[in-house]
Amino acid sequence: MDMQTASSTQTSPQAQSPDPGAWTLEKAQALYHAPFNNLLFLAQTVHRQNFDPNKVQLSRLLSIKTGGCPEDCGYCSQSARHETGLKASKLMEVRRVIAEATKARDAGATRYCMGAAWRNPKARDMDAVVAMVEGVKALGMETCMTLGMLDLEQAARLKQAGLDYYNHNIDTSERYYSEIISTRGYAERLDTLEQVRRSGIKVCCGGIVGMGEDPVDRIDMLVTLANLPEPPESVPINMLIPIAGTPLAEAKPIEPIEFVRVIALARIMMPKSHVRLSAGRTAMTDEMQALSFFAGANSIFVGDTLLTADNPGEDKDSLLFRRLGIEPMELEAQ
Ligand code: SAM
Ligand code: DTB
Ligand code: SF4
Repeated sequence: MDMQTASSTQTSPQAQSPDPGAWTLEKAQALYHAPFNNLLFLAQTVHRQNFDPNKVQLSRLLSIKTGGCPEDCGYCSQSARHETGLKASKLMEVRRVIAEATKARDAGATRYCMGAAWRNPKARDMDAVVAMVEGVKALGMETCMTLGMLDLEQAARLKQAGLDYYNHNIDTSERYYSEIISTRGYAERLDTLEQVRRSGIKVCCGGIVGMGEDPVDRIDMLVTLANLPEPPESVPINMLIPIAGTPLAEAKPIEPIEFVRVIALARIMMPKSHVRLSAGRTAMTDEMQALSFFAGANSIFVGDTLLTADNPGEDKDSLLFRRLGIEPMELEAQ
């Protein structure tokens, strides 16, 4: 089934993706609103052309610097502007980070993602984060960091230290962004993504759904990502974890079928990227996760905690994987 026929009832022809940069909002909207079975069939077809459909990549997150963030992101437990009851901490010691990463590796994670509640790293922080990247890399894991905005010099230093991925989300559409965050703009996000790309680090960039946005905002976010000069290698789709004390604590949750449509559209629009079923899995049924994997999600965060919020534990995930016949992706296959 191709893009034109996704909204018809045909079921057999080959899936095709248009050229990079060729996505229009109209084309993406037509797919998003296509009959669910057609959308999922196309997404699964594209998925099989590019990946083993029964393999999912496992990453582990660690908050290396928690809370006290000067930014005002409306969803975040770590903003100093929200009364969330979270205790702020200093940057973690390098040897503790390496010890945590070793445990994660021994439990099967192949990528280690370190996050800091900063607007951007200060010059005085760089030696420590560089040492963290070098130490985790030496354990044989892939490394990922999310530290806020970067300039080219910082990105180049992290690349030299062995950083594989940098996570920096655009979160939503450009239109809706200013309703969620006022302390920085969409253009600044895109600028950091450009510096990361120029330095040769792989890009991890996605967003959050369930923040009260309209479907068009979700679709437009995916159009922006797919039309980047090179699409991100990794696309995290987070479902908002509502945090008491934040402006989005009472946001209307996204309906599960709509969520699966977002995953399917991301898979079709960025056929070679890892689509990551990120935050929010504790609020998903097994069936919603199974449909998300069918729609093309092939990466998750494992472990009891994300940065500050809960995640399904190792036991729950391995049981789900067993029931679905899914296996963890080996490092070489990523
Ligand atoms: N401070 C850095 C920054 O904002 O780029 C890095 C850490 S920040 C917590 C990483 C991402 O986590 C955010 O861009 C957002 O997409 C996601 N996130 C944060 N809080 C969330 C929540 N309550 N629910 C879902 N996703 C969330
Ligand atoms: C991403 O897109 N999701 C992860 C990772 N990148 C850094 C973070 C999710 C955070 C969820 C809320 C919390 O744990 O505080
Ligand atoms: Fe700070 Fe990042 Fe949270 Fe925004 S999302 S408040 S920048 S930690």
